[in-house]
Amino acid sequence: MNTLDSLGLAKLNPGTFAGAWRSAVGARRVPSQNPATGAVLAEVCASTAEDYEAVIATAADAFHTWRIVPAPRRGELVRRVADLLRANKDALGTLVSLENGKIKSEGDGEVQEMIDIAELAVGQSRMLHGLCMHSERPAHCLYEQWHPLGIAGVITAFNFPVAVWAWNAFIAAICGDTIVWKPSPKAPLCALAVQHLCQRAMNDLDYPGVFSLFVTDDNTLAERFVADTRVPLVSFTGSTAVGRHVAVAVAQRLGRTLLELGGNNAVIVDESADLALAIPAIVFGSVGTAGQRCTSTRRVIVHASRFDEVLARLTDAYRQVRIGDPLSPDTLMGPLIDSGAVERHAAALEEIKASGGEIVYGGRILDRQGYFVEPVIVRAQPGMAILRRETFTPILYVLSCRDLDEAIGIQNDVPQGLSSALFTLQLRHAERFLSAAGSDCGIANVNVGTSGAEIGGAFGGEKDSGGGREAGSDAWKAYMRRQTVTLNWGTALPLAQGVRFDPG
Ligand code: UN1
Repeated sequence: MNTLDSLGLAKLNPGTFAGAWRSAVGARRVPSQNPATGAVLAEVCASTAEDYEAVIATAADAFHTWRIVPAPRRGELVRRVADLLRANKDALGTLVSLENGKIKSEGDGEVQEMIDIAELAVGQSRMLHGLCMHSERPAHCLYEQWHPLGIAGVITAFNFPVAVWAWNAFIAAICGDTIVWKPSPKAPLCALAVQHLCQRAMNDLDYPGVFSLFVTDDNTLAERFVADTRVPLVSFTGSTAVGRHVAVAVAQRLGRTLLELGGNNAVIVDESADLALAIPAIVFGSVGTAGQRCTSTRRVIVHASRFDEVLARLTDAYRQVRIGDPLSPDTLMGPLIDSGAVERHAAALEEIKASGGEIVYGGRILDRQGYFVEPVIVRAQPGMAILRRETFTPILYVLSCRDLDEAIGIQNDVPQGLSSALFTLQLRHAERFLSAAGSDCGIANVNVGTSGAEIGGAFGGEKDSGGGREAGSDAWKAYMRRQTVTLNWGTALPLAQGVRFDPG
């Protein structure tokens, strides 16, 4: 059985799940392309306006019963999905690799990330606790409790076609929300495969309607989704430009957003750095997923005393990067997602050359089927306008600095604030970098690269990176509403702040 068959996928697939798959014969089709060959893997029927209504109605209806299922019971549904993910890890990891172009090990890693967050969610389902305060009034209790929000809308990007949905969906599910997924039209098959597993889990445990999905590649339904007052929370992962639009549309109706937008992540290498750690971390950060992670390393800021050594070792490491079929175990870098990405990459290289950047390694568009480019190392000058933008392809800018303060200044001097890293063996440097006057990013690592975060921490960034926090820590609170409760178990009605009000 091939990968698609084993995951319940056909050559033409319905793109709407609203309690059951809805066939949309004659509807527009979204082709899913293998970026390593340019061939169409399969097609998906785009959801219609009617399909969308069915999805929202199903999710809204299911919410009425799901919200009163005890949270630890809700965890059992997530555990069942996780069991199915474990059983299908190899096939789903292969599909991620086929449809997205990331190497198989990263495809498998993405499925593992889903399993990890599922485990966290199952545990969290017993820990949705609020605080209990001491009331200022006699015989009164004051505490807070957390209730489900309603429908959590999850809009995901092509680069993490399944893991980022899982961060949101599994936590939202144990919180008592129902989930409506709009996957990237560049990776719809991964989403359908996951939805098939969710369908089995929902059937097995008889909780229909918790997970739903619609697929669209035009803006009309997406706009309807973000403007829909029946969707109290919209979690969006994608570009800063689109995220800004989503933020405004959702704020307009006083809904909530969780935004995971672009990054422009830097690694600082100080004079004491252990390059045996720093070089592989930088190469994985910049070349991994062909530079298409929001956490990808875009900039390296190196102490002047180590600059030549770092540049030489990076260039040497880049020479070893085997580019090719993402499913071949030898490959370290697969293709970009599509021809548009290749065009943006080529345009960025032109801009770099025109603005005085020196291309030290790479720069060719590979003359073969699929969307392959060479990863690029640029010796950059501070002030180059392109340093402030995220091209989302494997271009690494290397800059020199005089000391740590200057390096932190350069690092923070961009609109984005997602991930950051310092390689150092000096305690004072590490603490300076992690202090309130240090990195301004949501993620700050020491002797660990910018990408490949674990799910246990809260994931997200500041500034143009959106401000959202997903995955672990207390990120679950974004999927619930907090209710403050005052309960009087006495026989009098004292007012707070000592106010007297006696109607007689
Ligand atoms: C993303 O690129 O949108 O930290 C998410 C990482 C992964 C998640 C990236 N765990 O690189």
